[in-house]
Amino acid sequence: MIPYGVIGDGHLGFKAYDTDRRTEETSATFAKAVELLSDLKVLFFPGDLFDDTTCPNWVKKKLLALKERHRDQVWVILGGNHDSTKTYSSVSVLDAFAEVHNVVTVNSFVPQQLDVEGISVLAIPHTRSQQAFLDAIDLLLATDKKWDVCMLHCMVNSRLDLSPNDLNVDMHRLESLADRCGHVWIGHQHGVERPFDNVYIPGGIMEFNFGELGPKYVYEVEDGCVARHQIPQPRTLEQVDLKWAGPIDMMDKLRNLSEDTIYKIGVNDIPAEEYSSAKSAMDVVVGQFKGDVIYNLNKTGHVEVQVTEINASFDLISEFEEFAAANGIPDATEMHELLEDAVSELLTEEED
Ligand SMILES: [Mn+2]
Repeated sequence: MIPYGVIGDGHLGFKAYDTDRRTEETSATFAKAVELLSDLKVLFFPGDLFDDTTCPNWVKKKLLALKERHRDQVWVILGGNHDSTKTYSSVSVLDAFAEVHNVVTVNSFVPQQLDVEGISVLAIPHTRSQQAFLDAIDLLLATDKKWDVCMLHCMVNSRLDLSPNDLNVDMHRLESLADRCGHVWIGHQHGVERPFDNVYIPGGIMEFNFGELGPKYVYEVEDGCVARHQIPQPRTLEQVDLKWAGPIDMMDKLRNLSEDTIYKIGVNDIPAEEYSSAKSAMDVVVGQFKGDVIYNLNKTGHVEVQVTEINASFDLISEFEEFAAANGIPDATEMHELLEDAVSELLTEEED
């Protein structure tokens, strides 16, 4: 069997921090990932090549130019939750890309068995429901077929941690599938994992958010051996947590932010009465920084947050009373009762 490469979730068109900068970086990083595997005849993409079906035209043009530079390379692309027909119920951007020379997409709700340059491939695309997904896998497991490569786009053993558009494969089915396949490649989760010896979650091509920090890789398979190559990153993400000790201290600690880093800054234990001072100081920091930064100003600890909520409800009612008195509203009793009911209902609502 000829060697092949694998690239995980590309999310082309990814948008963040209200600028095009991260979108451009996504396209550039994806191009670097492809360059790392440019000697290979076949590349597999286990889903979410695109972040969104409305991805900008310039992103599509860059992708077409990149594919043209690798026109002899065959790209086999699975539909993911971000770019499949399932998500958009009409034509997805992936369907349009399927018309390009040497591009094969699997985006049809039905598993496809393909022969790609002598590699036998089982591609299980995003289906309409979890049940349809499991039924499709069970149907394949009921045969005695074997495949060199299997691609899925789903969570692995997520238990109850599922979003509405997630699919999930359990460890039992995954193990059975792994027994039948040379290698299994699973897109969707952006962290790098290897649930079984021959089962790989390649991860995203970039740190798309602060829950998925760490090096990113492309994969190369030759004679059954898997090698991975780290994808160079334009910027890395870094989380910074500070304990509030006044505006001067905070500005001092955030003086040397690097423009090659995207920051998530958490400032903790801010007394309520110093919050506006913290906010002003943070506005100065953010205003002077030319890179991208998001931040949280956290007032107090958990117990004190409860106290703040009760204070807020008390303020609301007393403010209403003052308003009614100041504006000479004659009979505010009924409105007062309604407000009290609404506030107590809010307070008894469970947190989520
Ligand atoms: Mn996904």
